[in-house]
Amino acid sequence: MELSPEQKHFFDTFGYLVLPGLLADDIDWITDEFEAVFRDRNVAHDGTKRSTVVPFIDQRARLCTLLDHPNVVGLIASLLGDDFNYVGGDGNFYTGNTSWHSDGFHQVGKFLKVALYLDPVGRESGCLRVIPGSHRIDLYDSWAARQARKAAELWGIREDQVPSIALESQPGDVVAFNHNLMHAAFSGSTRRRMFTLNNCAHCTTPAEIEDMEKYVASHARFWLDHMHSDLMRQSASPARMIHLQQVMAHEAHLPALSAKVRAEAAEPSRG
Ligand SMILES: O=C(O)CCC(=O)C(=O)O
Repeated sequence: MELSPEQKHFFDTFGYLVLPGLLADDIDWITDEFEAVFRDRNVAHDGTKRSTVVPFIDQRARLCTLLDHPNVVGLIASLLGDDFNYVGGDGNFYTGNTSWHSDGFHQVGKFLKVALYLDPVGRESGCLRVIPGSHRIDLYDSWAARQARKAAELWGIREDQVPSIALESQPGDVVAFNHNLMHAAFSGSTRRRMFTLNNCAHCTTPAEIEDMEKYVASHARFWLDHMHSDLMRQSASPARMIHLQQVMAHEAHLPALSAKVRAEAAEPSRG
């Protein structure tokens, strides 16, 4: 699977893409495996707060194979290049709204989130909403849309009234977006199931390496010593290894940072 030039252009211009049915043939086993991750870890989601597991697909052998799946690899490689890096991801039972935010902001390097919502989600039932174009580096300082969390103060409207596109999806659809893009979700259930694969382009400059190392460091909040699980690495084919090795070479700073957070925080971060 390769994206068309028009799809790539759309992604570069607006910061996101929806691929209807990209994993429709696999969604039954994916959903079973999703539930198994939380069951294996004895996470009883009671709906009062978000439950999260990081890294997510790494927890189960079959989920790891998503990083070998031609449709997943084809999507990511189309946007980031064949030698893209896989940098983990989260599995979630969401509860309540997610306020407007971007997943950090990368002035160098290109970061892509691939997300699967495992239940039908619509505009008023917790689908991802995005502000097209808000990923643009040249608009970072100049476009107030990046302040959408302050919608009431800036524009006299609620956050859920901010002009945006609702990426409604069915199980088996795949949503992909640039980490810089402003996104949010409103009015979902207290058991909204979703998981992600985060990826970045292979780093070639010192600035890109530094940016990726900072991203790795931010995972101390999840108490991780490595970005990938042993299972993900030990079961990797040479083809999968291409997506792991640069991250493995740049995560030596993570264990000490995680040890510090572990000593200070009551539990790993939930997001
Ligand atoms: O679905 C949601 O509530 C938001 C997802 C999100 O913010 C993310 O994956 O970064």
